[in-house]
Amino acid sequence: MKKLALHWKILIGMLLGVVFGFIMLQVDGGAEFVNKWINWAGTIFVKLLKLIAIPLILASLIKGISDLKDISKFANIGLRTIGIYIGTTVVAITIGLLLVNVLQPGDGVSDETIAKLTETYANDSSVQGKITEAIRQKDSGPMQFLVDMVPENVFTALSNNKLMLQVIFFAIFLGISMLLIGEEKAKPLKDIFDSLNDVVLKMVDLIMLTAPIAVFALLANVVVSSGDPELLYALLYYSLVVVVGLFLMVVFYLILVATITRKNPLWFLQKISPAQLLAFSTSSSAATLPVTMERVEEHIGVDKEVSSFVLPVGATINMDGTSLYQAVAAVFIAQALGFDLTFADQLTIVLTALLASIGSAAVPGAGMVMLVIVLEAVGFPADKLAIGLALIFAVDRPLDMCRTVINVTGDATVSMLVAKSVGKLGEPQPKEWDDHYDEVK
Ligand code: DAS
Repeated sequence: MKKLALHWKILIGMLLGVVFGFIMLQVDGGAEFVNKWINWAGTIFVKLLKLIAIPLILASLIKGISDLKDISKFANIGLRTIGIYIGTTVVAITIGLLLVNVLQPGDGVSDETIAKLTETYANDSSVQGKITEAIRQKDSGPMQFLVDMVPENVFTALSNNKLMLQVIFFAIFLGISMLLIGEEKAKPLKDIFDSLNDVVLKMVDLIMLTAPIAVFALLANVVVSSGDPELLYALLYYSLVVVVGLFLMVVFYLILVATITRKNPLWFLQKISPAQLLAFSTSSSAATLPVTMERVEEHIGVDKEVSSFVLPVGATINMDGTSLYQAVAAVFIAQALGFDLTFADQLTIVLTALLASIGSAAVPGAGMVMLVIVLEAVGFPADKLAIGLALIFAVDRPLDMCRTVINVTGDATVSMLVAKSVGKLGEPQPKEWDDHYDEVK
């Protein structure tokens, strides 16, 4: 019997989860049942992926850098990566601004909707919490993420998923130092990280065996915890503008893959789809990173020398979906609350959305927290921030799921472009023990 490829199993799990969630919404106490008896499977799955994200980043970055024979190759890959990341993010923000200015989703929001959202969310502690966190980050300045990147204590950095940038900084520092002391002296340490890398990738495979069940639980929980349908409906147009923008970004990526790497774009989508489906289910680039790395290296053929740097860095600083969303959301809020934006303000949004997306953590809801920085940068009245965030809070989770898919797809695309540009884009080599992926033969 033809075995079903992994992405089909995950997709079926997601669809069953959505159907089950809607059924539970019709049943008295259904939401509580999902929360108590179903959601735990998704929570454990996301925790397992986060558990191995840090060891994988450490092992793959150190292996990837120490595999390079000299520093200039690393500098070459690093500069190309940062350059292309900034380029794709600016394209994402520009697409977002064009759509939101042309389609004007904010003009259709009625005063009673604003009043209802204000009373529903503006006093909601989670909205206030996001504003407080974002203002704290803003007050520390847009370049704070560079200061935060340097760890004071490697064990603290290794023990906190939010400090992925610090782990990346430490791994790059260690990898470069291993290069400088020479292959002979570094060999014992390099061997350890080489085998750790393979072991952790095997752990990814084992965790992925539970993916279909986990996404069933995750999606069921998202459905039962969605907000008031009437509020969701009022923000449907705004949500559509974001989704259309994100879709255009996928088209942009596929054009890059087809024209620059000469690979079939539909083949690329099929190979990366398990990572995209997990990004959608978990709303976390960090949790999805181990799967993105496994797919890009073993099923797309990007050499580890490239993927081990491009993907961990991308998961934390390259968030094209988030930057597009921040541009649309900022202008939507200004439109809905009657705050005029000049052309100069829109250019300011390009810069601040770029910095805000770099500073956004790879965890659920991070993009919305950093939105405050974009709004503050264009002089949005501080007393209306709560109402502004309340306006979009109702649909933030489903949009977070969508923009995280674009964040992950963008990282995978850039890893292919960088690999192609340094001659490190080969043929896929799925490991012999990949049989449980059961690619349709
Ligand atoms: N959920 C974030 C991520 O993991 C993106 C966001 O919040 O915008 O990529």
